[in-house]
Amino acid sequence: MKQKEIRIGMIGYQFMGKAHSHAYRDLPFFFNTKIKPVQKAIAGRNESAVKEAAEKMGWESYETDWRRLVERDDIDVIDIVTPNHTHAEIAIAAAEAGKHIITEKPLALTLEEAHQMYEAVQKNGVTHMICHNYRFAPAVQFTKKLIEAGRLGRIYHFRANYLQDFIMDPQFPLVWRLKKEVSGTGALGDIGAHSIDLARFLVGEFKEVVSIMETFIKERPMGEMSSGLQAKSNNSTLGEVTVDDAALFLAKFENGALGTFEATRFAGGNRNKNKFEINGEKGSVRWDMENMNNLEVYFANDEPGLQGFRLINCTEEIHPYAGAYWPSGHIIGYEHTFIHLVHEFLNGIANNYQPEPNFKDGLKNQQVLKAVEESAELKQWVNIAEQ
Ligand code: SOE
Repeated sequence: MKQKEIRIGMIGYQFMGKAHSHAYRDLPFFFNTKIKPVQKAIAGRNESAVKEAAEKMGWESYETDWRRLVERDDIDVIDIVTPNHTHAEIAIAAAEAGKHIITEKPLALTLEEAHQMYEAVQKNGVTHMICHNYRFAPAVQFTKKLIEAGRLGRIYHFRANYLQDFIMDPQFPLVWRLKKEVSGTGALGDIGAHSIDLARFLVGEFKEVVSIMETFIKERPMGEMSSGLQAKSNNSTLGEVTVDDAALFLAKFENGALGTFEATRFAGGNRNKNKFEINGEKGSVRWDMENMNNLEVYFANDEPGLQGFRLINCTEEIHPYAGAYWPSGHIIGYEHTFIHLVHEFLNGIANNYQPEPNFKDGLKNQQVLKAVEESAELKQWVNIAEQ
């Protein structure tokens, strides 16, 4: 089979860099695709660290200045896995250089930047994607199919909790994720953005929101963390935490459904508990990332006496993406959601269509993030269309 090579240049190489590198590497192995991602080069400022990362994660070469990567004519795609405050500058430069772009979420630091990024990709006609990977779990894609087929009927409720606990220790350092000028928001944009994306994917557009946000630990010791999200600092110099530790909000959707959202990094014992439940007139579904192959489904027309949630293991050939892997019942994991995501992205490039979620989705997501922040400040409902 003749394969089309798509040459990738990735900027950054920590946690998400590892997830993306693995996805490029394993995509051709599992999916009989005509596309061959080529891990051409990565960029990072620290030469010995970026060299080591390139070798470990299978990249052919490295650069110590991301601008060099964007200029290289042996690169088709720029993959951005750097902290949020760098997304706009890199993405706009990449679009102007005619590169296709895939970026980590949230799209930008601010809504203004998100608009500029969307304009740049539109103007330069490049393919773009944002990494809301949880959409690509087979159980979530299957939920979408159930909804589209009308199996849940009219949707009444979308109930999401995204719960983590990795910063609960007061000695956890003041890393970039806790600084507004680098990350934009805290739990809201880091994990709440994923719930917002799932809601937009499965239910529809947001109309208005009302929220509360809290920062429980207002000062932390200076320090860094490893890519594994674990850290402790004994530095006696403290700095101010300028983002939310938790963001809770209610939403009304344009189609009349109601949403309940909770994004927190202070839910002890919950490492990466990304959950949702949807209740519709004809049925309900429940999903939990920590058991991501399973979907709980309830149908109101099941016969009396047998009603209740049933457990579906989404590993059958019929479940989206599942057939590319193992026989039924042989589960897949977190990393596979990224394989599906880059599969969709590279297909979009090769076959000239705009994959989803893309920068437009990132922009709409950012409108919701901004409205949630504004609502917490104003203590009132905020309309999304006014963002
Ligand atoms: C840290 O909270 C983090 O790595 C997020 O940045 C990711 O988007 C989420 O999927 C897992 O947790």
